[in-house]
Amino acid sequence: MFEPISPHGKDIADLFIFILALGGIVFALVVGLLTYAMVTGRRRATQEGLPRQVAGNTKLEIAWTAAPAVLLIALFIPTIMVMNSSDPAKVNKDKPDVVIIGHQWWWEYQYPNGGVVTANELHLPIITDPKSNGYLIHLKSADVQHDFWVPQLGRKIDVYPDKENFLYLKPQQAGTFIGACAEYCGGQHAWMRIIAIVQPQAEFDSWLAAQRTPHTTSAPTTSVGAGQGDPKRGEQIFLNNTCINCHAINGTTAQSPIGPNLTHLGSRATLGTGIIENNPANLARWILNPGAIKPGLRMPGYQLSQEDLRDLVAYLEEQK
Ligand code: HEC
Ligand SMILES: [Cu+2]
Repeated sequence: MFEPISPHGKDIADLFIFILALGGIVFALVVGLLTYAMVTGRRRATQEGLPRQVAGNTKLEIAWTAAPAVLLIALFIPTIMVMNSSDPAKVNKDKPDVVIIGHQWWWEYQYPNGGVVTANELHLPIITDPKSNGYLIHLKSADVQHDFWVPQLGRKIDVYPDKENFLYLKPQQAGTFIGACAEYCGGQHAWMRIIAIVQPQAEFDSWLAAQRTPHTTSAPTTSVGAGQGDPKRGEQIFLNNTCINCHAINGTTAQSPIGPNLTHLGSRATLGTGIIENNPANLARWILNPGAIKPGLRMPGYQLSQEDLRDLVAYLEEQK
């Protein structure tokens, strides 16, 4: 939150510092006066008895009503200004750059202009044009209420099943920025991470082009050695199992949007929104018993033979 990489995030961070400073001054003043009264009042009480008893003091009462009112106005005006600047009015709501759909407990990312559907890694280009509002994000939920928040990118925004929300993101620095679902949404809420990867435009474009390419399964290498796997066989294992009831892999008959799109799974750094690193050993562990990694998640485990598992993993990891 203190290291924003977007003008929206910076406005929020600046406002936070301003409120913190103002609050700090008031706190120091109150505690200072209180301490002073305690020390001097105690000394006087032992020497002079109780102080003179007074009922009401118009001047004081006006002062302690007016001072907080002035402070509240001093907070209210910049707050309204930042609400406007960090969340500008949305134009062209029917043409979002990214559609984000919250699911228990993962994120679906659709790029309608690029014809891409992916999951768990939100890629964004660096936006250099100072006049641009940013990337328009359209947020909705497939089930319960979630909340999308990447503190370095900007404001927090609720994600509802029955109401659509919009947000501009305007990242200005490359890097990986972490957020989390910010509205309790069930058992694995804490593991509904957001991984936002900001890239220079050219890098982003080539990522998008790669994601758009359908899955191609390479023929088995002549020598399928230990740990290598046969992707062609793995494809059949994928298509013949119930994986296809929940997952889609573009270029195959698997087209279900219930779970994360797995077309380019091999290009993701993690599995399960960041809970484990994406490597063949972890992917095998995930398929055998995902509930041991992310208890309560909406995917069953599979008792596959060593060979089947190896080939399935080879198939899924193949597409970068
Ligand atoms: C009942 C629906 C369902 C079935 C059947 C299913 N999955 Fe899943 N799968 C999910 C859901 C939901 C998630 C997301 C879980 C989470 O992160 O909370 C998931 C996540 C995954 C992930 C991690 C994706 C990522 O981006 O992190 C992989 C890999 C995966 N499934 C592979 C498989 C394979 C292989 C099969 C078949 C052997 C299978 N799944 C069967 C629902 C299903
Ligand atoms: Cu959530």
